[in-house]
Amino acid sequence: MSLKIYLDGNFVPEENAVVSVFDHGLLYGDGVFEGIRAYHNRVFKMEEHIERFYESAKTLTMELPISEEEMTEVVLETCRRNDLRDAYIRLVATRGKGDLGLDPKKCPRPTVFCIAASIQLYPDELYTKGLEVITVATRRNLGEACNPRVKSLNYLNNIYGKIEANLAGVPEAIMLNQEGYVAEATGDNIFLVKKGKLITPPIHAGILEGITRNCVMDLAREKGIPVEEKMFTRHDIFNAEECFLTGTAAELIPVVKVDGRTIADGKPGQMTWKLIDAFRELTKVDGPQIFK
Ligand code: PXG
Repeated sequence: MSLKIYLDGNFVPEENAVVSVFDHGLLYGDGVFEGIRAYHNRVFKMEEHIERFYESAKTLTMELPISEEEMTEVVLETCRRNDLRDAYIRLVATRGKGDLGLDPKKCPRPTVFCIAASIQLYPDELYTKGLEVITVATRRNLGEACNPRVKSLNYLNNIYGKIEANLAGVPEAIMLNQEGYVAEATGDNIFLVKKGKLITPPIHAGILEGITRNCVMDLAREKGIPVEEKMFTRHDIFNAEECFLTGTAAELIPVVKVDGRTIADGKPGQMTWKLIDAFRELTKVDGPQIFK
């Protein structure tokens, strides 16, 4: 069945959901996006996603044509139109149509669209067995050059990382920052467990401030687990008790091997399972309902 896509104020069948070849989202990767999930008839962490979307747009000086409240309704209505209660939602705002020069001033109006569908990043069995990953030579973007905090349509840095993982035959890559500290995976944040503490790189490591990351830190604190945001290196991953990745698309997924080194006993750890359970419970109650 053809999906119904929200595009600039209308819901159109996917065959008709097209943007111009002069759209600067396509020509220059000039735009912002969010990947959002709905679980059990609720859009998980809706407010956080909408807030980050508008903040990314603000930094790029993109004035979105509708309010945050209206954008929230767009997301909910896109799910309704496709009869989805569990979904992976892609909300996008591009710079819009311009000329063949890169100047955003020449683009009068952003293009906004929203897709509600589904996604599976990794095969099911990897969620129980854990991932093998590598660190890659491509460094994460320098914050002062292309700020990783902005969830922009310019994902080539991450795609380079993914290409290196593909070439090495593993499903995911860990990217280091310019100083050699661990930053994040290509589309996920990273966590370690060491001596009962949960450790994740700080925002100034040059990462996206993941909504799942923040949620997992909150859940851990609620459970009395100490959480630290601090820089760490590959050495710390090799010697961690547990390691996992977080992201809207990936959710929480254990990592059991990095650069050929097995983490602890090579099985997903207790703290990881505990946080996965807590996360699943939260998805049942968090966020606005799609159908009343
Ligand atoms: N870091 C980066 C670079 C991301 O793109 C995350 C962390 C996790 O953030 P959230 O807020 O989702 O917890 C992301 C988001 C994909 C894919 O296909 C992944 C993301 C976005 C779009 C597609 O792997 N990750």
